[in-house]
Amino acid sequence: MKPSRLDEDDIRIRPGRSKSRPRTKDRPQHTDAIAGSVTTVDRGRFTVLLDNGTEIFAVKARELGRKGIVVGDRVSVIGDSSGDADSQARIIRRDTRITVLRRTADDNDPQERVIVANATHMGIVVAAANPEPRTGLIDRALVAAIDARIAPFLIITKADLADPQILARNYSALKLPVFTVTNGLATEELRQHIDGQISVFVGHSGVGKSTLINQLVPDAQRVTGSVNDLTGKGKHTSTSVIAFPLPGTASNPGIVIDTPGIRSFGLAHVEREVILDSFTDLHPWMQSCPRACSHDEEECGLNMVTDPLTLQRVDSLRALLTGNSDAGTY
Ligand SMILES: Nc1nc2c(ncn2[C@@H]2O[C@H](COP(=O)(O)OP(=O)(O)OP(=O)(O)O)[C@@H](O)[C@H]2O)c(=O)[nH]1
Ligand SMILES: [Mg+2]
Ligand SMILES: [Zn+2]
Repeated sequence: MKPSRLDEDDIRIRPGRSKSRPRTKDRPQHTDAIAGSVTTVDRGRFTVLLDNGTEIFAVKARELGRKGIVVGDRVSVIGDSSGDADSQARIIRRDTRITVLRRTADDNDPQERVIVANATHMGIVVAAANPEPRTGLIDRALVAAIDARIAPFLIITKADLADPQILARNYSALKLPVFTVTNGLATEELRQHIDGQISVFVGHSGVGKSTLINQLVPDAQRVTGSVNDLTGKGKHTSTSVIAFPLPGTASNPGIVIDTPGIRSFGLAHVEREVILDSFTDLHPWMQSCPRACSHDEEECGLNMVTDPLTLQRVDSLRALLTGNSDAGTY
């Protein structure tokens, strides 16, 4: 696997005019700046949870230029950091990102969107029923997580409505941690898994991401929405990404991030090698592939797969490799 890429704007190539001084020297040093994590982004306005526990509003300082700021970014702010309602601080620095979770609208769209920065874990949330589970999106989220070097795990909600094991079995070969949610209740195992980590929850609308966040963070007060009885789909209740510190007395209890339900998970930015790496469960079959197999030809080892669960994974992989899929559109 290739080392994870830096952000486009982390690398700035300057024209080689030997006499010009490095620009950084002209910048104020801001020794009084305070560090924190970005928890919401709304049209140029940011909420930053300072490391001292105060939540403040901030805008970008001009010196940041076009550097993007997303939820999860570690930043430094100056100015009014009192947290008063009408105060406004300025973000003067964005730290190098540890991880960057991206997606594209579809598999041919070159425009990448950064969903969150610095997540260590990704909870792929899927309902056992209502809405019916769709493995395409899970497979795609797994690829995105592996590409971003974020540790994925599966959360199967609505275990009170259908047997979660059917879906869990699909992924047993990947040895993914799997947690089930019954009647919207988080288990102790899930709490322990995300303790001290920065976890982002992704999944289709209506699977219960916000319901679960309300469980994990009692004062989160996320609005939840019912699933449409006719279409069996969620109503896209949550519309923005938002991070919450987990409750707890530890100095670093961790962060959990709620995201809006996604319709598709485009992976135009992911290299073919990473896609293949993500399907470790299919590697035994690929051993008998001819050299430089496209995995879409008569001699392909994947053609020997017969059981329906593994066949779903093969279909998923082939859709991703040919780029002709619907990006897991729901
Ligand atoms: N039966 C059952 N219903 C659940 C469970 N978890 C969530 N729900 C219900 O599912 C519906 C959707 O929940 P939300 O938390 O709004 O789903 P979401 O994933 O945040 O949806 P978006 O914000 O639209 O992406 C609500 O009516 C919840 O009460 C569960 O474990 N069992
Ligand atoms: Mg929601
Ligand atoms: Zn092959």
